[in-house]
Amino acid sequence: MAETSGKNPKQKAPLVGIIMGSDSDLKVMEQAAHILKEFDIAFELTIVSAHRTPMRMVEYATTAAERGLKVIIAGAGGAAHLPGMVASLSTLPVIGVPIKSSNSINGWDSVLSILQMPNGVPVATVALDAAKNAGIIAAQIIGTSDKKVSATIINYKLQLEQSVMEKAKNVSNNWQNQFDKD
Ligand code: RP5
Repeated sequence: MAETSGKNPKQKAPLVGIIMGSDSDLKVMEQAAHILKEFDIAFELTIVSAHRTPMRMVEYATTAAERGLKVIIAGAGGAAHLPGMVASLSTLPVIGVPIKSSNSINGWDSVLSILQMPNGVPVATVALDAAKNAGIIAAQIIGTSDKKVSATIINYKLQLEQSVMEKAKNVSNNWQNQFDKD
């Protein structure tokens, strides 16, 4: 089970900003925080609501780059305007996390609100509730200019491959498999 404390291991200047519309989004959005911690990438995490704190959203988005952030991960549910509005206010890449929240009909409303951006204002949208993948994309963006982060991601991908190969081996114990014959 991942550590639940929200503090960065070391108080380094944050490179990734994780924001969400409500504390009810935290259960999903903390998955982005956990993977960034695993990759030893400094982040900050807070609540910024497009509808309920619009001026805070404007200030967050317009100061993010000058504060040193390189990527913003924004999660929201229902009429999920936070990622798109932040993308409209910042030149930083914005990764959107659609959340199936209490005011979401079935998740499609959140997905489409974040995904269907107009030309010129993209939001890199992950799957419903897929904040972990948002964290991985953020790390990959940081990794383009940081060899240590890039090496960590290579290692992470190797571990993924190994775990799938172990599963394939276990399945082959019970099922015929011409492809992997010894
Ligand atoms: C959205 O409304 C938030 O991002 C959240 O997903 C949803 C519900 O918010 P609460 O009513 O739980 O505060 O703006």
